[in-house]
Amino acid sequence: MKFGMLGFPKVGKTTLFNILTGAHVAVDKYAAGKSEPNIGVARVPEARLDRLAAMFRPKKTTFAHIDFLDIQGLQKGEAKDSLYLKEMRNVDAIAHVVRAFRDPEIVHSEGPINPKQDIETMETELILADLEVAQRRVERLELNLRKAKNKDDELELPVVRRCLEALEKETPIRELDLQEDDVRKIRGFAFLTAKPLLLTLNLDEADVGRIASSIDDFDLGDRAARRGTVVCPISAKVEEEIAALDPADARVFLQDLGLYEFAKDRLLKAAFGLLGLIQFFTVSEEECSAWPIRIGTKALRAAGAIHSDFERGFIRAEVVTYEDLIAAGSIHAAREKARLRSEGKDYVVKDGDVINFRFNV
Ligand SMILES: Nc1nc2c(ncn2[C@@H]2O[C@H](COP(=O)(O)OP(=O)(O)OP(=O)(O)O)[C@@H](O)[C@H]2O)c(=O)[nH]1
Ligand SMILES: [Mg+2]
Repeated sequence: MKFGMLGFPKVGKTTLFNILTGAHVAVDKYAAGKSEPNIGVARVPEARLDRLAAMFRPKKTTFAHIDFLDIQGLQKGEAKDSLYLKEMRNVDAIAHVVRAFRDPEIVHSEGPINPKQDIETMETELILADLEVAQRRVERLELNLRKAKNKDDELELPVVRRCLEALEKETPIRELDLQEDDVRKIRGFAFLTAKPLLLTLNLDEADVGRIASSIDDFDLGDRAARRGTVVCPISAKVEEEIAALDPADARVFLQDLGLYEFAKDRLLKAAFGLLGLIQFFTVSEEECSAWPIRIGTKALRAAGAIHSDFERGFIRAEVVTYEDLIAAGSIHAAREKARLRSEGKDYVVKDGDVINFRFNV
C-alpha cells in the first residue's frame, strides 16, 4: 500500500512525511529546484495488536505498514506535464496536503490561505492531467476498432468514454459509480482522480485546539462527504514538536491540548480506512502480526497474504474474535469456552479476527 503526497509548494508535505515515517529529510530542500522524491514507511498503529502482544509476549510484533512518497510542490498549471506527478500514477491513494496554517513568513503560491479553494484548484489540475490520458485512449480505441473489431477494445471504449465525459464535467473518476469490472478495465491508465483521496489539512499551530470543528470552520463538510474522500485535519508543526519529546512528556503535552490521540496516528488510521482495508491477526510466542486485507476477503486469500503455502495447502481456519480472545485470556481458554470456530476457505474474514491457519503442503 502506497500513498503519494502532493500539494502546492511549501504547504508542509515534507514536514508531514517526516512525522509519519520517522525520517529526517531536510524541509525546504526542494526550494533549490529539482530533487528526487522521498520514500518512507509508516507503521499503522493498532492498539489491539499491542494488547495481543502483551498477552503472548512474542519475540517479534509486526504491524501493518503504509509506504509514503513525497514529491516536490506542484505549481498551478504545471500538473499536466509534471514529471513528479508521473510518480503518482503508481500509488494506491493520494494524500493532498492542504495549507491551512497562516505564517506570513512562508509565501503561499495560491495567495490567501483558503483550503477550500486550494482543494478545488488541485482537483482541476489532476482532472486536466487525466483528461489528456482519457482523450488519447478514446482516440486510440476508436482507431483500433475502425481497423478491426475486437472484443476487449469494444468493452473498454464505453468505460473510458464515461470517464472522459465525467472529466469534461470536472467530476473526478472516483466519484463515478463504476462496477468492479469497469475499474479493472481502466486500471492500466492509473487515473489520478480515480484514486482515493486523503485531504490532509495542515492547520495553524494556534488552531490545534479546534481540530474537531476545523472541517466546518473551513467549509469542507461537503468535500468530506464525497465518495472515496476523507478530510483529516492535523497540525504538522505541533506534531513535529511532539515527535521530539519523550513518550511520557508527549502524553502530557497531548492532554494539555485537550486531545486524546496523536494526529499522526489518527491520520494513519484514516489512510488505512480510506483504502478499504481491515486487519486480522496471527498470534504465537514467536510472533504476533497484523495483516491488512481488503474488506470482503475470504479465508483462502487471507491465508495467501501470509504465505503462498498457506493458500496452496489450506485445510481450515481456526478463528476467534479479538474480543473473545481477550475475554478468555488465552487461545486454550477460548477453545474450552467454544469460542474458537473452524471456518472453511469461503469464510469472509472480519476485522479483528485472530486466525490460526491449518495447512498441509
Ligand atoms: N508555521 C508553520 N510552518 C510550517 C508548517 N508546516 C510546515 N511549515 C514550514 O513551511 C516550510 C515548508 O515546509 P515543507 O515541509 O518543506 O513543505 P513542502 O510542502 O514539503 O514544500 P516543498 O517540498 O518545497 O513544496 C518549512 O519552513 C516548514 O517549517 C505549519 O504547520 N506551520
Ligand atoms: Mg517537500
